[in-house]
Amino acid sequence: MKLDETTISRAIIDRFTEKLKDALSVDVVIVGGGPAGLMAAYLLAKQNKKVVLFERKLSIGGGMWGGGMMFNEIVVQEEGKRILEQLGIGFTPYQEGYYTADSVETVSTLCSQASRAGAKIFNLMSVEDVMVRKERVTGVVLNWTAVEMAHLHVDPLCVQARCVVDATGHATEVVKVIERKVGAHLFTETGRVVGEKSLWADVAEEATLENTREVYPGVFVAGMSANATFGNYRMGPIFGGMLLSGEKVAELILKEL
Ligand code: 48F
Repeated sequence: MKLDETTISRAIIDRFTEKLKDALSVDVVIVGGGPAGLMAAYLLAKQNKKVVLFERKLSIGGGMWGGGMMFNEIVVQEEGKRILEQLGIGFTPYQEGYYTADSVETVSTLCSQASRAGAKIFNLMSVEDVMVRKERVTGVVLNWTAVEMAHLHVDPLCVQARCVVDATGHATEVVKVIERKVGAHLFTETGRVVGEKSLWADVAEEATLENTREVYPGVFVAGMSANATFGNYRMGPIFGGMLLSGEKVAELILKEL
């Protein structure tokens, strides 16, 4: 069979358009494809929720690919070990309570499990704003990362969602947009983004779970974004808290939907 280039192009355009149109109204939008966002996407999709994840970069995986300082191994503590087992990620005991895993295997497995469970993952798209109705966030405002990077004056498109997860990591981008546009109405002590503190792994890992919650009607924070929003420490290259935070946000949203 002779291959026809226009058929190849049409196939890509048709299939992508179908996928994007199907993602315009969903149960959950997850912003950010790091470990917390991917874990939440996997668990929500597994429960048959309609989930779409938008990631700004070409690659999914956020800060996990590079392990610690580009040594591509991650550490997971005792509490997070069962998540590695659940996902089928190989790990090696290091010393009591500490396990290591290959960061490339971990990211690629998370990504594959989330996609296979039915979550739709779009890379190269950035969430730049939210939609608000009667003091509740009802969706996100999207543009191509390329448009954002080139500072082109191109209007965005919108996706409606029953719940939105800010899993944007240290940047806390969705919550910061809400704070800027809606004012001091977040469910934090100050009503505003409190801000990330310096590094303290032990405290930060536990705090990540406590801080994984709804921060504005319709919006939940997970992963490092949760600690930055509620004003807690960062933890460096230990990832159990990120995975458990993704699990917790999925459980909270399942109760709400
Ligand atoms: O930073 P990231 O990996 O977040 P996380 O899941 O995990 C944090 C850890 O990697 C590490 C740590 C703990 O061990 O401190 O930093 O909380 O992934 C966040 C992803 O969100 C994307 C960003 O490119 C990254 O891949 N992102 C950020 N803002 C946007 C976005 C946006 N506005 N739209 C789309 N994607």
